[in-house]
Amino acid sequence: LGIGNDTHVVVYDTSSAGSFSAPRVWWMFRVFGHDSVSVLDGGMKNWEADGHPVSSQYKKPESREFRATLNASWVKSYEDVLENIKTKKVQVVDTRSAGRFKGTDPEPREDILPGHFPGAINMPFTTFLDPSGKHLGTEALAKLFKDAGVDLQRPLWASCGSGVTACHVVLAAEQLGHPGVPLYDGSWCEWFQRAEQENIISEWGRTTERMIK
Ligand SMILES: *[C@@H]1O[C@H](CO)[C@@H](O)[C@H](O)[C@H]1NC(C)=O
Ligand SMILES: CC(=O)N[C@H]1CO[C@H](CO)[C@@H](O)[C@@H]1O
Repeated sequence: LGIGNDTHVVVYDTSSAGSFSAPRVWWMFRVFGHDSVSVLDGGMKNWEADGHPVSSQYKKPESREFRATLNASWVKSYEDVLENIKTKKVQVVDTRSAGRFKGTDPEPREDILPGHFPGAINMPFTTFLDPSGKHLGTEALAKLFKDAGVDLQRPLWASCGSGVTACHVVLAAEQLGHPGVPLYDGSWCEWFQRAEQENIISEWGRTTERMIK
């Protein structure tokens, strides 16, 4: 894609929310040691709404060498989260919708039921955006974390359905001066398939008989 390790990469997506998966791409560069990466605030939606030029032309880039070095401190595993349920050392934020978190709305994948793991704190990724779809400023972000009971001075990990929207937490924490918040990459998808019943908290089973693994 013409990206060398000296390229400044700007990431955006075309989500109607303003920003959906762009923070995950930002995280992918960061986790592989590429710090020169930014997210276009408000995405394609706001780029167009603000009257900036668009083009349908695509210039095929010249291939470049890209050196990737994994920074493992940015990623947490199923085992890490399981251990943390016992030790409670780290706050874990889950960015799925309140309904998926509680277990009242279905997951997008048929084989995965909704719910969350013990101790998880719900902060839907849409709350990190203003009504136009732009990322909240530092003051509003600080209030968002405070209202959710998250102390940014303490260790924090992020999770969601499959490790995409959780990256909004990583990006927001960095904006507030806390870079490198680790992501539980397997997220709820992996958790639901591997966890014991006691570590799956869900209201799903209350209304249906489908809370069977
Ligand atoms: C990995 O990321 C952390 C958090 O941003 C940073 O403090 C550390 O220096 C990075 N390690 C390497 C080897 O780049
Ligand atoms: C900005 C940057 O990190 N540049 C490095 C890219 O990789 C080449 C080859 O290893 C280095 O020489 C550059 O310093």
